[in-house]
Amino acid sequence: MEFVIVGFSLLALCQAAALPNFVLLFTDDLGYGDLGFSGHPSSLTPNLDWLAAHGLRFTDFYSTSPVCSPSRASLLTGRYQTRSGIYPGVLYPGSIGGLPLNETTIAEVLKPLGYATAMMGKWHLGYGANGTYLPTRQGFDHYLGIPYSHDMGPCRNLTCFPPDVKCFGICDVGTVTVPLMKEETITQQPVDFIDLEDAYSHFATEFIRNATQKHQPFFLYYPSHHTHYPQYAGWKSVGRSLRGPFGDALLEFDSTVGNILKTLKETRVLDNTLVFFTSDNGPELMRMSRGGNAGMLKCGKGTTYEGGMREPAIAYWSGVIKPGVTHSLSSTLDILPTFARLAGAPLPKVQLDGVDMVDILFNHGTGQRKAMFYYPVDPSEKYGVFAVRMGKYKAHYYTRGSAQSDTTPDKDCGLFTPLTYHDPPLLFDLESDPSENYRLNVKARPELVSVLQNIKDLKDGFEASMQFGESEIRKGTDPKLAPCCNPECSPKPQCCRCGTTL
Ligand SMILES: [Ca+2]
Repeated sequence: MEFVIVGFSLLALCQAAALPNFVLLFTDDLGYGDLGFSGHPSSLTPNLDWLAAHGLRFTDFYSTSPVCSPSRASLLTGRYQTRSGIYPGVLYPGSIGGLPLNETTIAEVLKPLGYATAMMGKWHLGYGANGTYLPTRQGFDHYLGIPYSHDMGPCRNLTCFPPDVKCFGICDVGTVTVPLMKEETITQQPVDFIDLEDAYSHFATEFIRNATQKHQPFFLYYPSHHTHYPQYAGWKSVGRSLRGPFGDALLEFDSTVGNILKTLKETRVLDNTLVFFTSDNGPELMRMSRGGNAGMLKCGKGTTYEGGMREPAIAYWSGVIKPGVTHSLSSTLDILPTFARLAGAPLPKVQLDGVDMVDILFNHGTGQRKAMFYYPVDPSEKYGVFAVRMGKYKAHYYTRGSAQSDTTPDKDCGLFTPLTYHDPPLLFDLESDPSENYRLNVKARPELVSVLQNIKDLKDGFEASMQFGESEIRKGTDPKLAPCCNPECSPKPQCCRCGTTL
């Protein structure tokens, strides 16, 4: 098999030199149609557009969930969220559970090889008693960020844009204001959104400089909050895009991508660094013009239609990955096995759902992924997966609308569209009809009977392999666990306020 030979020779080349560095960029609620390179007319994303033009752009890349926490669990473990127990829904500031510490993250795969590891941004995989579930307990040497969504705390009087534009909406009330953490210490509560990106950019620069000075390979994970509601941005980005608050927030994230690329260049490691970019789930269409855009895809966040889980993605590695476009089926699940293979790290000894993308990255090959399974926000053994993609075909066994995709003119997307079972499943050809507009007529095309049978066989095999982990989210919440910078204060949660310079 030719691709294996080419792949291995490249790998041998990498290993003969230093171990490769990895930068993983992950946006929040960003849609398939939100970026300049994907055709958005008023988004300003010069650095992501540059990465897309000089890297390998994926057209058929999927997250594993239409919401945050489960998607992030899969990204970092290479396993569907059902195995690690990050379902149903998402974690909250006072959640008792979190990503189990015995799950192996990408950081924990790379660390034993001598990698420096750091994360900045949105964790959303648990906080727990005394920070039990923070990134520093899951293989990250350094952490700067907000440990969950930045709307999970009152935001009515907070400033999201300079000079003093208040955050749009009221966010979640009845809990502590959103903290900023450095490693395991709360340094600001509430966080200062205006200066946050500068702090992140500085953190990334320092981390890369320190690692390269020590000739240490590194892994930097940056899941950004920006494009999630309520959007925010600092002085350098406010008012600069034609798209309003969402556009300015996106531009600020894009600027940090530019700063990271500049630092990689200045430290002379650009040609030894794989930069991978994608997003956690589809756009939150209920936010209307302040939400993202799924482009031509149907519905958005909260649904198992394409708009909920198909994401923009780019792999960039100067001089190693040939620029281009791939239509190969891939997923956030595949990032852990890919990084592990490129670093020569052993895979965790657990059932992985990811496969490495080496053939796709280095040979523009078709890759190893045969199927993608779409779990709803609330996966259960009773219903199993809602939809399956095999090759160009997608079969929906169940469909349901979502509050998060409400206000969309398409009535299938909204809150009041109930759970519906389809027998036979709704079948679509995503190559000729990526918008899932035209259901294939299986009765009129007998050759599709075997397609449906093959999809069912894949689904049955997958579900037989699926062992649901105990739900971490059903362990519930305890307000006492929510992060508080002065834990002895009263009355809570209002008294949990503090502020220091970064
Ligand atoms: Ca999200």
